[in-house]
Amino acid sequence: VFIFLIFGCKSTGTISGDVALVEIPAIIPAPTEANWGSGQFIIPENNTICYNSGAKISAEWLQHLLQAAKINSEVTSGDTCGNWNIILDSSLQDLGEEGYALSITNTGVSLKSATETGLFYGIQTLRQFMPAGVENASAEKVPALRNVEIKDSPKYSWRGSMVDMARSFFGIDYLKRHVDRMALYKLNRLHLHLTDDQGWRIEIKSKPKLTEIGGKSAVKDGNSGFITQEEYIELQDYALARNIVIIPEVDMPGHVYAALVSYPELNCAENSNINPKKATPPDLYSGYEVGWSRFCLEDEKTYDFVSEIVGELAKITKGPWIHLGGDEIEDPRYEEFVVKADSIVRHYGKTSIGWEEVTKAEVDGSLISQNWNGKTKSIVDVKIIESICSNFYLDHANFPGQENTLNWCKPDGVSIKNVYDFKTNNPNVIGVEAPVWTEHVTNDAMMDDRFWPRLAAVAEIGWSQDSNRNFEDFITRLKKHENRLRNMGIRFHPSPEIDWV
Ligand code: TNX
Repeated sequence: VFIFLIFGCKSTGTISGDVALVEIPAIIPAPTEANWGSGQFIIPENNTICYNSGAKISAEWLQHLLQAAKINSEVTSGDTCGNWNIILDSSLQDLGEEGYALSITNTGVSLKSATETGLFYGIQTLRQFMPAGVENASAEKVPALRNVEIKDSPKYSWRGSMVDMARSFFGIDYLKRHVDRMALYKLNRLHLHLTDDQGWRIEIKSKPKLTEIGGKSAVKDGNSGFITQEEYIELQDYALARNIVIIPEVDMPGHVYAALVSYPELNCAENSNINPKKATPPDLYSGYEVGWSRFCLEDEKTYDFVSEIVGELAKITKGPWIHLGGDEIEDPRYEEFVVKADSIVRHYGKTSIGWEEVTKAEVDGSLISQNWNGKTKSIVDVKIIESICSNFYLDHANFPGQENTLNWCKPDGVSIKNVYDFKTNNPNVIGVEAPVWTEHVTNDAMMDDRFWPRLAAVAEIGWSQDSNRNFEDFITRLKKHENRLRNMGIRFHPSPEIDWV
């Protein structure tokens, strides 16, 4: 009888209790609440995705996802329809701006949110129910989706990464791919470090020499180049469609050698604080030192310059923030500069962000401080983005002694666990962000190696409730993302914490 049952089951596949259930998918970041059922939804051949008013874009994202799983579906608007329902539901107040509710039963899928953003995130969750092949259109047909009721919303509103484009240039092709990868993990802020001693990477129409001259240099072994304003806008639109806001950073009043070379009048005529060898144009800089260049803060011309740059950037930036840098410089007029630069940013209708040193100045309380070592004695009470170097500096080694990495903050590197262990009770913290500085990161493969898989851990810290975080469980889920990462073309680091195939 026993043998017969097995045989019978195999040959017909219809004895319901014996049909193997599809596995519970590995979802990163871990959702707030997921109640798994024992049934599954087997996706039929012909599908109709139904959306109610306003949710058309999300319905099309879902169509796109199903297409990648070789399932063709029609998108229609209406209240009652078949298996797929995408519903903008403003009554879902408790899930906030980015939250969503996802329900999968034996007969279909319903996704609800108060916003298109929330629907987008619900679709990113669904994406992780699908086989890894959806990431490069190599999927066989989608087998089945496990029954579940998910209610999900983020812990923090700021979940970001930063690319240093200044030391070594990265163009919009890489950045668009990076945006795609961020979106899968519900990251929503991309900070571009656009200027530094080694290069100026964004076109400023009223100051063309910034890119004509300052765009030509890079760190030793790095790439030079710049993006035009048109490219910036193209990237920004691409990112916004995926709910990622671009934050442009023009680092001031230090880290400005590329600007000084381009417009030497920004140098102080005689300033013993400036290393004369390095600050004399037209020599471009390709070294690694920090904290030696500066705008001339005695001169009003500097503020005219800042105003023109910020004005142009504000015009092309859709997000509310402009990052002023403000790191690693000692100058008697530093505080005065920060206050003035912040008021220029506000004049153009934006909110300033600065590295934590800016809170030594009595800035407007709207300014956001980005912590990198947490040691600055702040005289203002402001919102904080956490980028503490011992947890978030992904230019640091994946493992002790990794080549082409820095280690000034953490000699043994920043492991996945070091990232994941970050916790804070500071109520001013609005989120987390992981930078990759590029003194030693000079091609796409190296950038991938630094960001991944550690950025997935950043995403979970930023999104998931502390009570849902567990390192062992995270590692187990991350391992199940291996093929997904691979299919996305990510040359991730084979971190020793995971038993990769
Ligand atoms: C510190 S911390 C920097 C960057 C360097 C980085 C290298 C901070 C705001 N600035 O200028 O590239 O260390 O790890």
